[in-house]
Amino acid sequence: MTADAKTSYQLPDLPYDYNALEPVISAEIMELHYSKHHKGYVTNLNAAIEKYHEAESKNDVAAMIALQAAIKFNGGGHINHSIFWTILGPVQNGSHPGGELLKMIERDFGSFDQFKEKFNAETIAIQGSGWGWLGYNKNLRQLEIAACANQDPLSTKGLVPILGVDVWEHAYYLQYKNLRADYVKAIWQIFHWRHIEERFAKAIV
Ligand code: MN3
Repeated sequence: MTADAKTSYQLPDLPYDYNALEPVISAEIMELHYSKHHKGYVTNLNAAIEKYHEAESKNDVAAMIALQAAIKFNGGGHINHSIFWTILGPVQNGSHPGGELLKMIERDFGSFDQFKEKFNAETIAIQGSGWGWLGYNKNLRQLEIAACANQDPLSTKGLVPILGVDVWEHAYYLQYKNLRADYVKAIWQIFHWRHIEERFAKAIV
């Protein structure tokens, strides 16, 4: 089976220009991150899914199992970046979450500032490449901070992603060099809280 409309994943439109997140994230990083890295995950996901369908049509279970790592990595990369672009936006000085999301953050972390401190500490401490997330635990009905290695999607930890920060070096190195902490602290200026609140509203249904 060849990739068709049903099996072919697409790079989603970036909801703003490459320079829209400056000065926090440079246009150069955004262009590479979106048009090279994210596009690469989509291309490789489609290739792996196509091979998976071929293996499936031949009842070749060993080949199907062998493709699972590529599907997890590239599928996770596609899922994660598709979320990342939508939870960011131009600098909004002094912007913070409101409504039910703020109430649950205060309930589960003590205060917004305590949440921010814990999120930053755990995200900065990720060893190697990965993502820091705020996720919603549907069973316990609570917010949790989680770190994921590589491109593992947050669903692998049983959580619904609310907001996430990419701490792969490709996300910050051209601008922040080795100073991951500066990048993670700065990204709070460009969180698009209305979109994040919309994700939270859908997660708690
Ligand atoms: Mn990335």
